[in-house]
Amino acid sequence: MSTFVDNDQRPLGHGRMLRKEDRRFVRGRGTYVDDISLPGMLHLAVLRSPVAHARIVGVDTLAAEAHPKVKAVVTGAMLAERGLAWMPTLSGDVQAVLATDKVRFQGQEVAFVVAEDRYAARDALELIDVEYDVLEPVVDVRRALDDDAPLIRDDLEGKRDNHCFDWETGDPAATAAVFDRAEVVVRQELVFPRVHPAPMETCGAVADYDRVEERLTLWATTQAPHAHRTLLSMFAGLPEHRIRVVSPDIGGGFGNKVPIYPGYVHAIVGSMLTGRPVKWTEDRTENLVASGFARDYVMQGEIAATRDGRILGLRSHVLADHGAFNGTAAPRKFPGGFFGVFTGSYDLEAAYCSMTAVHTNKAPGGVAYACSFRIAEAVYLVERMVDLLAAELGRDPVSLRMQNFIRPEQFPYTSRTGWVYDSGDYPRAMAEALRIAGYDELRAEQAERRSRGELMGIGVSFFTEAVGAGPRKDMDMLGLGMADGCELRVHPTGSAVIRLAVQTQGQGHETTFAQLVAEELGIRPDDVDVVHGDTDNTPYGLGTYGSRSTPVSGAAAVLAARRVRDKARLIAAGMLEVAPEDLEWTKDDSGGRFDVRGVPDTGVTIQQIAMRAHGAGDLPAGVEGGLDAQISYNPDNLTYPFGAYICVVDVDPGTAVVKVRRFIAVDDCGTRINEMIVEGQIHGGLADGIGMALMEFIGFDEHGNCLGGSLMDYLIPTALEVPDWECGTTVTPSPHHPIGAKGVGESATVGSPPAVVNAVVDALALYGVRHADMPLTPSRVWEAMQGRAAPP
Ligand code: MCN
Ligand code: CUM
Repeated sequence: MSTFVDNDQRPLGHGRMLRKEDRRFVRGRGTYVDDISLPGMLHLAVLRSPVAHARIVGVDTLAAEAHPKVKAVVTGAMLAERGLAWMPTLSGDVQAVLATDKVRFQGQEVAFVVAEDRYAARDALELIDVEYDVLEPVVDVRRALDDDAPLIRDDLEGKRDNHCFDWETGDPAATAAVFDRAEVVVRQELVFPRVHPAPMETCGAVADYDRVEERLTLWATTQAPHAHRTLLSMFAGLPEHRIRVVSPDIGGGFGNKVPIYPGYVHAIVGSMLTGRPVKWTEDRTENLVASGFARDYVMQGEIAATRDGRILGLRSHVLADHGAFNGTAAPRKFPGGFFGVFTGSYDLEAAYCSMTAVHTNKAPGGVAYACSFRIAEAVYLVERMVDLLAAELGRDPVSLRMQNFIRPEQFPYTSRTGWVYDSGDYPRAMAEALRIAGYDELRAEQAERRSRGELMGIGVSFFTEAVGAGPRKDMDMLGLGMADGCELRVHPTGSAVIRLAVQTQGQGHETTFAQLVAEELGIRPDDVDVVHGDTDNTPYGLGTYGSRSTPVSGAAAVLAARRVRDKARLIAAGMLEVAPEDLEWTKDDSGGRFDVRGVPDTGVTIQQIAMRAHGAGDLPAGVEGGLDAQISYNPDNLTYPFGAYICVVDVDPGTAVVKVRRFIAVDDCGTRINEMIVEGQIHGGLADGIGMALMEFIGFDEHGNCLGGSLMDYLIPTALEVPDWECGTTVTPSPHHPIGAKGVGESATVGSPPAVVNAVVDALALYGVRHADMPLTPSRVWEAMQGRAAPP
């Protein structure tokens, strides 16, 4: 269907190309978990706690069991008898599959019903009678460690308080020393509120347990099918080779689909109990109230500098709200995720961060919503602190950043907290953003508008991310090393199939991974099929999050294709009766081929080689038949994409409504496989950033009721709230990635919130406003304009 392929540029590999997967999506032919329907399938509904903290006195299920369409009603007590009431989380905590002793957040799973249809299952929930002895909840993270705070995790032996973990990074003594001699120190508390990834498709699963073969097939909305298979095997005691996890089309993940949710386990238990397939699908409120949240950091920021603007040090203490169970997905060595890159894009002398994580009566989760493992929080901290310093010094925020950037010749650069930034050219990206924005003219316009009392703001942010976890020696989840497998097979006629450990949720892997192989082998991307999201049919790997697919699996795909090409060279040498080193690989619009060096157009095409590899006739000595390759790629380092963002806002002085007038985004993710997909990733992330900065908020009242439980309450930006993005590009390849690509999937979400907040604060400078916390809703902006503190 070449009509869908915009083949104007480099049709054989990298370059702008429409997405192959959209052929089915635009025709409504995608297959999402909720589209799976199996013969005899039953439906599962979950009874959730209406209160945030309570002891369970009793659960009466008799009336529900008597419902004519109900096949099973399961409580925590029943699971406890089988040792299944608690499951491990990705960060080594445990989480209740169904509550036994207490409920610890509103929306927690208390019981489930399996019935003949979804309506009956829902109806039967209302027939279950749960008696709760309501306890005082811990809602305010700042109160969680008070002596008189109620204890949430009394399930954990010896637990006396709501402390979850401590973590620190950097050099406290060296940092104290630079703060002592600094001429200027600026301090500010910054809150990155709890938000939610809110994917269009909620979470769900279909479990099919075959009692005869003792095999489980689980279709699930998972970003990490292999990791989930291993954990399910370890937890449920099923042999791993009898578990197949399938992640079909996924309608957005954004980190929300990394954890293993109790609902997946409910579906499995339901299928084992009934002997029939069981489907579980969350509704919108269940997704918003009970599945993985994001952020929820209260950060004390301190920045030290000389009076002429040289940044000397950065210090931070973070109070991290991890909710009732620590369900964060982050490599084991990094309980605070990659917050350690909080020194950002600046060459400073010392830095130190300490973190205290606590439990509260809120839903578990933690690392989600395009955050690059907490780099969203880190970038927000440093980019707000640099702007606060600029305001204190009376400096332009751009020139202060330019003065302190890590310089291009300093790469590879080891940060003060030990991260090795692979490559970068920050001044170039910033200069490009200034050029697109017309920065000087914008400042002139702002001065002119200010003289008329108009509130125009210009916000700048510059981010550096660390994406692409491993390497496996430093990074693992529950002992599973973060490397990715990849398997490439070239068929006799020269088309190919590549099998990946990562899984797309909308990022376009079916296109970009085909392009990677096509570029290396000189075949058309349409001739490469991408298979993923099925543990029976793909090699092992840890899945898609932390923008790791391109840095890790993308590298694996390229290296597998190069292995195939190396083998093709040997076979071509046999076909042409020359030595392999006398062959030259060439690629043009008609495809890839090996020619005898210096004798163009005499050689054999990749298709001819593929046929010989599988066909009759002798192959050179020592060369096996077939044209396949398999690899497990362990990256040398993370990749460090970066970017310069400029946001222009107008604030209505009468209503305090913020309007984003312009947004300029210059992103550098190294070599781009597909410009169009990269732009799409950036556009989506920028909208996320505007959402978080201006409207998205999962709040709680004093009883622990979640106030963000529907899309009427949890506002996400629409086309009306976002401007036409003005994107620019610089390309600084990663030195250790085989094509120089860096990840990009979270860049804009990470980089844009501080640009928006910096713009709003800049607009409010006339009112003497120094800082206001997200989300900058009209009421918060109005409060700030009144010179009063924002409401909690
Ligand atoms: N790409 C490219 N050139 C590069 C880098 C990336 O062409 N130099 C392409 C990739 O090949 C891929 C896409 O851009 O098709 C994103 O690649 P990458 O940065 O490797 O990120 P992942 O594929 O690992 O995606 C994960 C990332 C994360 S962690 C979140 S959260 C998020 C994001 O992607 N969730 C998304 N973007 C999303 N986009 C959609 N539509 N849906 C989600 O759930
Ligand atoms: Cu932090 S959300 Mo993404 O890494 O799946």
